[in-house]
Amino acid sequence: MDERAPKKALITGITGQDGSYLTEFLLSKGYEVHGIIRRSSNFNTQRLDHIYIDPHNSSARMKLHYGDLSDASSLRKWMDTIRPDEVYNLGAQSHVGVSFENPDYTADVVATGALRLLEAVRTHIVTTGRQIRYYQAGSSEMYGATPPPQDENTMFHPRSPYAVSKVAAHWYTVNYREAYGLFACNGILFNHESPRRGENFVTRKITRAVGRIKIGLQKTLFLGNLKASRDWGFAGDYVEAMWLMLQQEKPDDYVVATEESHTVEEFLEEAFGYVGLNWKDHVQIDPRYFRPSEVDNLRGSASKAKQKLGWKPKVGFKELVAMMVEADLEKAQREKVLVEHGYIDSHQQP
Ligand code: NDP
Ligand code: GDR
Repeated sequence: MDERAPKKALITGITGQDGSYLTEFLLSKGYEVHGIIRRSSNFNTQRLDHIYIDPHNSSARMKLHYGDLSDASSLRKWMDTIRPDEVYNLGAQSHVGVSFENPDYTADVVATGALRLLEAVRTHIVTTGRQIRYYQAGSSEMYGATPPPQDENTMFHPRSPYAVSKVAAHWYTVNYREAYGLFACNGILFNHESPRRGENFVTRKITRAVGRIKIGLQKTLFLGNLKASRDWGFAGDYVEAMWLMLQQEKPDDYVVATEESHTVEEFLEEAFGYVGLNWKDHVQIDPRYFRPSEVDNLRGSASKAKQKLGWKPKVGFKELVAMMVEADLEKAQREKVLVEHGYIDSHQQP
């Protein structure tokens, strides 16, 4: 490789929450960033709009390509065309609840998709003699029913089709490392949130509702299990850990977590309290949101990442909730203008 040429990263899931933060992070490190996006009947690149530069402009360092984790030929083609130095596999049907509704699809994209991508990396290395480092987006959901604290040696006991698929992807990654000597790492990331979090994950669903209720666009928020406890961090902090894993001498697996856990109810308390509201006046339980098998309690132990990667979270629980509520209050204010002028319907609720 030309020493002066920028490093190239290939990201699946670039249009998602983590993909957008990772892209910003890698661009700030001087990388050229290539993202696989899937074809959709509507544009789905909103999280990247603020960093998008038309590719006809020679200063564009983020490039998007159509592909899909369910399409091995597209993965192999882009691997050979882009010739990346690092591959980050963030693409997934990432909603645990939805994975019970769409189990085959979830397995195809999350488990077999990771295998397809690893195979594209492996065959590219064999045919070109180049090196590629691979990151697999693993999840604390893999621990499922195993009680906290959870670290790299804790047994997996997945509780959803999503989590079972992530366990398969985890072991495919370990297997490619052991069988073919691939520089492949599993990041076992606990929940991480942000103002860019998808609106049907519980934290964002709550902060969206807080903004809308505060401003009079909504009265009620329907939720499922409020007793579940999660180790919630900030997505912007977590993408740095992904990159750090690929900069080490040897490939390995790491837990990334804040080491602090809160229930959904505590999140409600903090988010509604932040704007002077009582969540009990607005929340109703809808059994539709209960899962056939639930994960009760996740709290990670991130000592290995702290010691070996020198990583630690910068944003704590209260700051995270405040950041998300502030952003969603602003969004609700913009929404209100559109409602008042008849451009959108205020009854639509995420
Ligand atoms: P998001 O749901 O925000 O993003 C998922 C991304 O995957 C989107 O870009 C989506 O594209 C893409 N995608 C979906 N299906 C396919 C497919 N068939 N082929 C290619 N790409 C596809 O997830 P996050 O950013 O929150 O998470 C990133 C990764 O980390 C995921 O693998 C998730 O499972 C994992 N993870 C997330 C955690 C979290 O707390 N956020 C914790 C632990 C792991 P589109 O925009 O078109 O839908
Ligand atoms: P999770 O996140 O399943 O941990 O997966 P989610 O925010 O969906 O659920 C967290 C907890 O909240 C409970 N809950 C609800 N969840 C949703 N989505 N909607 C509700 O109305 C609701 N009411 C209560 C859930 O039952 C659960 O216990 C996330 C995803 O990002 C995964 O991709 C990732 O791997 C894990 O985090 C770590």
